[in-house]
Amino acid sequence: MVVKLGLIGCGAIARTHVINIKKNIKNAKIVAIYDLYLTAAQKLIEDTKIESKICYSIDELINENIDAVMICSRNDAHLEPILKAIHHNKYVFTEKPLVDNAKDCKKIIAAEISGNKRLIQVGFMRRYDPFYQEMKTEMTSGNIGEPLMGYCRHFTTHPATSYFKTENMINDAFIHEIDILHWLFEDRYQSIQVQFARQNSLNINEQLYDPQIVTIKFKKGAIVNTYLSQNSQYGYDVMCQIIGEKGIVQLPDMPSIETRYNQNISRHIDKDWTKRFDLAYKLEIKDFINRVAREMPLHGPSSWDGYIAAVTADAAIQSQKNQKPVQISYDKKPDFY
Ligand code: ISE
Repeated sequence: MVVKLGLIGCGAIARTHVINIKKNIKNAKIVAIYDLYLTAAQKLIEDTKIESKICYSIDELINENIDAVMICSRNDAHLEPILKAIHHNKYVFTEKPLVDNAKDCKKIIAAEISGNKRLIQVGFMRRYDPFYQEMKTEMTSGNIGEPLMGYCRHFTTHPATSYFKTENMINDAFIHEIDILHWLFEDRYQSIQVQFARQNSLNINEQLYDPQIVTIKFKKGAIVNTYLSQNSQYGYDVMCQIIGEKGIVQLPDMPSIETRYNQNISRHIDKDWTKRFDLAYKLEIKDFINRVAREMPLHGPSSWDGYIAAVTADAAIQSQKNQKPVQISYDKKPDFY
């Protein structure tokens, strides 16, 4: 079966997914697209040469003959299309975050449970990255003992959008660490604290405080510090190191080849954040499409994972107000997930 997709939102990440689907995924076709800005939809068609119908509203797109909806719009515009898609019993692949606050995540969870079918996969693509997967295998094998503490770095060369604000450092960027760390540690979060380091004078977004340091504490006591910047200038740089009772596991510093010549040892580091996780983006969509095509239960990050991330992000944004630790509490996990 060829899965017919409707795409909502035609920005940078949509482009990455469209090119990938067109090139590598034979059993899917993007048949309809919609963007609030018509010119963005037209440009995507022009640049990628997909043969898709341009729709003029979310309702029009959802009522097309499609099997699944792909949501790549702004983070604060996910709720409406997700609820509408669930109502029409369509599968949804939504970019992270599920929605930008925990209250709205609960509406999605309630709707999904009432339909009694898992319809949603959230684009926490790092779970599909082979290096993070190896880290998880190492951690679950017990080779490094119980995890005690960790260090992460999440640096973007320049802010992802011109409207990127202080809170987006959490609900757009750090949301990836929130998801991957609870997946790696298999533990829940206890508290979170955000601190602001010295402001980077090269940061051009007036409403963005950059850089920030997040300290997250797990229920079992482990602590992980994450250094966040949207203004590294030098390149897109993601690091994760977990220190256990008897060993350490970490991502390769830069998954690219090393060159030695002219008295230098060097590695390329890309400025574009869509490149580092290229394979992970491919694998997450492939998994989603294959499961939809075979009517198998979805396996990727769920609405519940989206909810965990949103509760944690809400607490971090609260901590940004006075830079003090904030306690975190979650609802009981429904049996459905
Ligand atoms: C962007 O929206 C992403 O999702 C990237 O993966 C992340 O690294 C970047 O910081 C975000 O702004």
